[in-house]
Amino acid sequence: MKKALITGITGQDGAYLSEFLIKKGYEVHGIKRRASLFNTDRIDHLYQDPHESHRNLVLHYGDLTDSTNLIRIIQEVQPDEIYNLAAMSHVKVSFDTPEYTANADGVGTLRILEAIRLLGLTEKTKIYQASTSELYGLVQEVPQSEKTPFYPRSPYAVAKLYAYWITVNYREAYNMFACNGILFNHESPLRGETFVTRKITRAISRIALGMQDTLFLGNMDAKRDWGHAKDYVKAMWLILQQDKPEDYVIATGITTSVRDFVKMAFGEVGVELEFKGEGQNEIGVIKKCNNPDFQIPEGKEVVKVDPRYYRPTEVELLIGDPTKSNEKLGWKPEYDLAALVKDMMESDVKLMKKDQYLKDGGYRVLNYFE
Ligand code: NDP
Ligand code: GDR
Repeated sequence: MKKALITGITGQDGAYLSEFLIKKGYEVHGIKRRASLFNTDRIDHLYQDPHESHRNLVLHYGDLTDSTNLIRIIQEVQPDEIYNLAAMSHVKVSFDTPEYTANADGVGTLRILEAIRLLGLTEKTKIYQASTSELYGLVQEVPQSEKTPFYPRSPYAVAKLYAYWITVNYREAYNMFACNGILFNHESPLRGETFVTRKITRAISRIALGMQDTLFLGNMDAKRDWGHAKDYVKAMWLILQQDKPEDYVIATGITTSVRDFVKMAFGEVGVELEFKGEGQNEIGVIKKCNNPDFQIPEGKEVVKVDPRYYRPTEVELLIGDPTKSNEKLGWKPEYDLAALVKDMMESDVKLMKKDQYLKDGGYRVLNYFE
């Protein structure tokens, strides 16, 4: 039985990857941070009682900023594959916590590579590094491929640039099977609530149910190449199953603006939205509501701009060239953007109905829609 160790197992990708690897017959080990509340919501369905004689999911407390625990866990687990997914992954927040982001996202990767080297596991353990399309930053060329030059535009992207190159360096210096997956944005019903797609699908579900009036957004002109996280975790695994360690772009090859994503998501609840005005004065107005279940009056202004969400330096356009992963890995996504939006909206409408039911019953529900 192969053993995989996943850092960032409690995150969106960690949850889908655990499920995927368990189905493949792996024994999955995960590193979770200690938190004052339970933070394992996304993987609770995979949880097994620690008193069971054999488990295919085992969690260890740890943190990427602490090399002692990484060395201990890697020594104990002796993994065949490590997926380094842990990171302070929010681009906007990285401007507020730049030093911590560099430590966790940049030096954290070095700590894992160094642990493998010190423990003499360079021939046994393969490593996947969660690299990102944010490395491309300021547009140099489109579509962006493995050969496109990097120009990071945030403390997050700069930290990930270090992680990218230290992975390449350890591969070349110590002959390690270490690979970067340069993944473009991927989303799902498990996406963190403050990333733009999930913020939009949650807010629209709440607006449709009369629980929220307005969705405030930042730069709606930004364009992203959005895929489904379920498809992308499969690519991570494929990258480590090749004969040679290499770096791969994982993307759909199609880009869409934030504004168009908003329109598509409203479309899922039968609402036609039109945008008026420009810049900070742009508003999204209900043109027509074709769904009798949702009572949103025509003419209601439901989307507005809040400059608080602008970034000091923005990444305006991402569009990936997945030719290498299509050809070498045989990887092709199953979800297109319409199917992704549908999946996210169906899930959030259900969740928000549950919240509404609890609220009506006098219970306190999360009322946070940053
Ligand atoms: P999430 O933010 O959902 O998950 C991040 C995970 O990292 C969480 O489990 C979090 O733990 C953990 N984590 C954060 N800081 C530390 C730390 N110091 N030590 C240990 N664990 C830590 O991210 P995603 O699942 O979306 O992304 C996975 C990885 O892929 C990240 O590295 C991200 O930067 C990268 N990436 C993501 C893309 C995307 O579109 N989703 C695209 C390209 C790259 P906790 O639950 O306790 O917060
Ligand atoms: P991104 O994702 O920065 O691409 O990083 P995010 O969803 O946060 O932003 C995408 C684009 O939408 C614009 N935007 C807003 N973003 C947020 N979060 N909130 C808003 O209100 C808002 N309004 C407009 C942003 O300015 C941006 O242009 C994600 C993360 O998962 C990274 O970890 C990963 O590396 C990259 O994707 C690929």
